[in-house]
Amino acid sequence: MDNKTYAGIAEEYSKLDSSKIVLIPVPYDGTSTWQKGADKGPEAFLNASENMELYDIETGTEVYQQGVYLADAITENSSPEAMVDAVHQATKKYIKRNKFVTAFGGEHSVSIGTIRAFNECFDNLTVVQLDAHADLREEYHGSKCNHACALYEASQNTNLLQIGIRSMDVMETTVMDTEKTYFAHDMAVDDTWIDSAIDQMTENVFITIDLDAFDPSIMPSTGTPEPGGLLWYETLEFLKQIFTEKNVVGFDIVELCPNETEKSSDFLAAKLYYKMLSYKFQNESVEDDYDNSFDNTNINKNNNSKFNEDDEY
Ligand SMILES: [Mn+2]
Repeated sequence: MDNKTYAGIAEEYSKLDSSKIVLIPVPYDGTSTWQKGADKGPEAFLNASENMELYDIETGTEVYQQGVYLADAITENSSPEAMVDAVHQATKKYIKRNKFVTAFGGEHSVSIGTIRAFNECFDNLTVVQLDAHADLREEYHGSKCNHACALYEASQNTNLLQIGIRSMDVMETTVMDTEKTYFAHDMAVDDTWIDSAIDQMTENVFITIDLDAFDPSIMPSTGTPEPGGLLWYETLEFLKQIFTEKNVVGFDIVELCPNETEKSSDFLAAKLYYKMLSYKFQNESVEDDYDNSFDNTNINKNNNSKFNEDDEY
């Protein structure tokens, strides 16, 4: 990847010390089963980002001015476990520098590493997964770090909400919490799912977006497109409400599988990422004093012990 800064922003907005946001590219595609190519996702996303307007009309902001540091891509691919470990370490390193940490995959197994880091650093973590697939297998093709297992660990040790699900193996029904699952076929006929899902979230929320959650009509460039997915504005409405009502601590976007002749998917991913940053920082002025120091009190914004009995969700 030869992108020097995220979205081609000026150097002054891209330095680690002064940036509030860190973007970690993870061009990993080691375990995908059908169409290969998610390893090309970060580069296509970064190229599309360079061709995007940086003023967000809806929030009236230019969020890049908060600073976006483009971290070195994680290229460890000797094994799925080693990749997950590298993502985990890098994510944790930047959380501890008080950054708003984001990652762009790569296949969904990269999220095992990001979620593990956020779950260690934030109490009572809710993980909101937008995805066509449940990804709840404990092990697949001999690895617990296969993309088909991406959310198994989160299902065991976080408050996991699954949104847009429309494909799974019968074995996964034994792991899935259907109270916290919003199936695409139900969402299509009942728009109360947004409020219902928000009600089930704790304060600290990590969002993981598998781009195949979107309908293939607007997001064809993904490894396993499934009909009947989310559309653009309902997704933004949902995300906006989460960012408004909860403390979103970070997010990742995965499974862009770029196609030379179809660029709108790359652009959707670029706009989605920028929208999420715009929602996160819309009420924060760029002049705010920014504490860049290592300080654990900045990390645990809600100092509840993990999974208090009386926690409301
Ligand atoms: Mn997935």
